[in-house]
Formats: sequence, structure tokens, C-alpha cells
Amino acid sequence: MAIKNILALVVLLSILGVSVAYPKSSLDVNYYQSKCPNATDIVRNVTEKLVGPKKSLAAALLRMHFHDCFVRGCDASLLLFSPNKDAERDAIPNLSVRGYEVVDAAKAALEEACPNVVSCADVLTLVARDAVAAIGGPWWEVPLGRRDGRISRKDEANLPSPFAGIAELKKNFTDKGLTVKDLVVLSGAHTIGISTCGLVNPRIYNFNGNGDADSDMDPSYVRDLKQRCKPSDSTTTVDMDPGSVEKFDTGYFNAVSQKKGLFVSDSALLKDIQTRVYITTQLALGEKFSTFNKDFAESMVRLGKLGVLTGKDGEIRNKCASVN
Ligand code: HEM
Ligand SMILES: *[C@@H]1O[C@H](CO)[C@@H](O)[C@H](O)[C@H]1NC(C)=O
Ligand SMILES: *[C@@H]1O[C@H](CO)[C@@H](O)[C@H](O)[C@H]1NC(C)=O
Ligand SMILES: *[C@@H]1O[C@H](CO)[C@@H](O)[C@H](O)[C@H]1NC(C)=O
Ligand SMILES: CC(=O)N[C@H]1CO[C@H](CO)[C@@H](O)[C@@H]1O
Repeated sequence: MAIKNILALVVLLSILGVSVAYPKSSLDVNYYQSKCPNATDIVRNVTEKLVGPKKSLAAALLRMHFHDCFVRGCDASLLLFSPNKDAERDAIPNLSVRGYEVVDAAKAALEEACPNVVSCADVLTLVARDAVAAIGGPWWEVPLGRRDGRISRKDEANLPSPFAGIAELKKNFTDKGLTVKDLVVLSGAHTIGISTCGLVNPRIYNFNGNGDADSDMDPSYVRDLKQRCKPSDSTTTVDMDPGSVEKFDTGYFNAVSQKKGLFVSDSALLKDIQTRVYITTQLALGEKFSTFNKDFAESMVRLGKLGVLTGKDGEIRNKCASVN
């Protein structure tokens, strides 16, 4: 009877998803301390060396990490290269992803110091953190121990759309286990970086089929954008936080609050009470007392945990562009 009860309990716990004998391995900031004690310093040194003279790479690397994590989890699937052009990096949202060379350089330096130890998924997560810090943005501890995936498929590269409204964005983030606060905080990443005109033009030329711009945009901002983005031009780039594209600050929230958010998905943050209040609160606190840096650090740690492979899952790739 006792044994039967214990068995019933074990069955019940496993139904509830509680693992009895094998606790799920989790990430740990000290994961490489004994395996490769210099790992984090090596990544930071390489990242600083490459991002220092080319600050625009910081935005590219931050976005690369986001795109990796949103598709199949943070497993470096975005870095895999396919000669058939059918991997994640070949999907439309990835066509403008830049900075692969920084990840490759960091990985190469790690392979010199400790071969086959540090995953590309961890390298990319660290590089994104170090790149943000290298331009004076926040710094945070990165839990480590991710392993690399072996699958990367173009048709799975579903990322939130820049034309998405607030309900869709909230759903996209909460479906991943992130919160509405994570949505507004992580959207603050658009305080750095650029976009191509191709994604902006539908919003400033003929948004509703009547030749007008989206009325959620400030008219003077629309005029500025039209100066830079001509209707037939999809490749010229525009700053997402005009005037401070390489500075990690609350400038983006200021722009959004003035109806100068570049995408529908940026303006959308004014259409939900929670996201709007977050923005107005950060602006009221001012640059000095804003909690944005601290909030960003916390949300990045959560983003970096999406769908990670740990323990015996996946592999440690030798080269980030190909499976072993
Ligand atoms: C909320 C949903 C989001 C949407 C719809 C969105 C959309 C976009 C789009 C369309 C671009 C321009 C790409 C191009 O021109 O090809 C962009 C750039 C960028 N995004 Fe997002 N994004 C979102 C969230 C995020 C998050 C969560 C992060 C990071 C934590 C991020 C970081 C960036 C950065 C840094 C850039 C500039 C890239 C560069 O300069 O190369 N975005 N985003
Ligand atoms: C870590 O880096 C330092 C400084 O570059 C070096 O002297 C030391 O040998 C490295 N340690 C290991 C275990 O590789
Ligand atoms: C990182 O760079 C610093 C400063 O240049 C140097 O002192 C340190 O030895 C480097 N660390 C590693 C592990 O390469
Ligand atoms: C976002 O939500 C929309 C609407 O439900 C859905 O069509 C789209 O696939 C979602 N995208 C992501 C990245 O989850
Ligand atoms: C930067 C980068 O590697 N982007 C790739 C995205 O996909 C296109 C199409 O396959 C590649 O040409 C780019 O190299």
C-alpha cells in the first residue's frame, strides 16, 4: 500500500511537470568558472575591441540575440549557415542582421583558450551584453550554460512584425513567457540602431490607401522621414532614436511619447495602459532617476532564458556557422 502511494505520488508529480529524480539543469552565472575561467573576459575583450571603433555594431548584436531567442530559443540557431539559403538567417527579418563577425571572433578566441567548452548560444548572449555595455549602456550578469541547437529553419523565423498593434505584440511576448513589462522595456532597445526605409515607407506613404501617413505619427516627423526615405527606396537607413542612435538612454521613450515612434509597433506602446504608464513614468523620473537600465538588465536575463538547451541537449559547436 505504501509503495503504491509513493508510485501514485510520483505519477502525480510527473503529470504536474515536477521532475522527481532529475532536477532540470539550469543556467548559472559561474557555469564556466572551472571549465574556462577566462571565458567571460575573453568575450568582453573581443567585443570591446570590435564594437569600440564601430559603435553601430552594438545595436546589430543586441538585435541578433533577440532574433535568436525568439525563434527556437536562445540556441544560436540564427548563426547556422545553410548553402541552400533556407536557415533562419535567410528569412526576411534577418536579412538586415549584422555583426556575425564579432560572434565568430569571440568564438575563435575561446576555442584557442578552451576548445569545445563554450557554446555559441552563450557567446552570442555575452556578446549582446558586452556590446551594450561597450557603448555605455547597462551591464548585467549573464546566466550561462546554454547549449547549441542543431536545427535552423527559415520558415520558423517568425518575429514580431513592425506593423503589429498592441494586442498582437502583447500576445507575442506573453506566448513566449515574457511579460507586458518585458515588451515595453525590451522595445526600449530601439534607443539604439537603424532601420531600412523599406519598412518605414508603407507607414508614411499611403498608410490607409488614401495617400496619407499613419495618423498616429507626428506630421513633422513624417516630413523628416519623407526627406530621407523616397517612395521607391527600400535600402537607405533611418535612425530609430534620431539624434542619439548610439546612446543607450530613454530617448526612445521620449520619441514614442511625442508620436515619433518609427514603427506601428513602437507607437502601439501608447495604446495600452501599462506600457504607456511605464513610458510616462520613465520620462517623469528623468534620465538620472529612470529605472530603465535596471529594468532592461532584468528583462534581458529573462529573454536570454527562452527555450534554452541545457545538460545533454544540443551540442557545443566548434564553429558557430555549422553543426559539428
Ligand atoms: C517588440 C517587437 C519588435 C519589433 C516589431 C521590432 C522590429 C524591428 C525592426 C523592423 C527593425 C529594423 C530592421 C530593418 O531595418 O531591417 C528593428 C531594429 C532593431 N531592433 Fe527591434 N523590434 C522589436 C523588438 C526588439 C527587441 C526586443 C530588441 C532587443 C532587445 C530589439 C532590438 C533592435 C535593435 C537594436 C535594432 C537596430 C538594429 C541595427 O541597428 O542594426 N528589437 N526592430
Ligand atoms: C587567463 O588570462 C590571463 C590573462 O590574459 C592569463 O595570464 C591566464 O593564463 C589565463 N588563464 C587561463 C586558465 O587560461
Ligand atoms: C582582457 O583585456 C585586458 C585589458 O587589455 C587584459 O589585461 C586582460 O589580460 C585580457 N584578458 C583576457 C582573458 O584576455
Ligand atoms: C504574433 O501574433 C500574431 C497574431 O496572433 C501571430 O500571427 C504571429 O505569428 C505572432 N508572432 C510571433 C513572433 O509569435
Ligand atoms: C548578415 C547576414 O549574414 N545576413 C544574411 C541574411 O540572409 C541573406 C540571404 O541569404 C544572406 O545573404 C545574408 O548574408
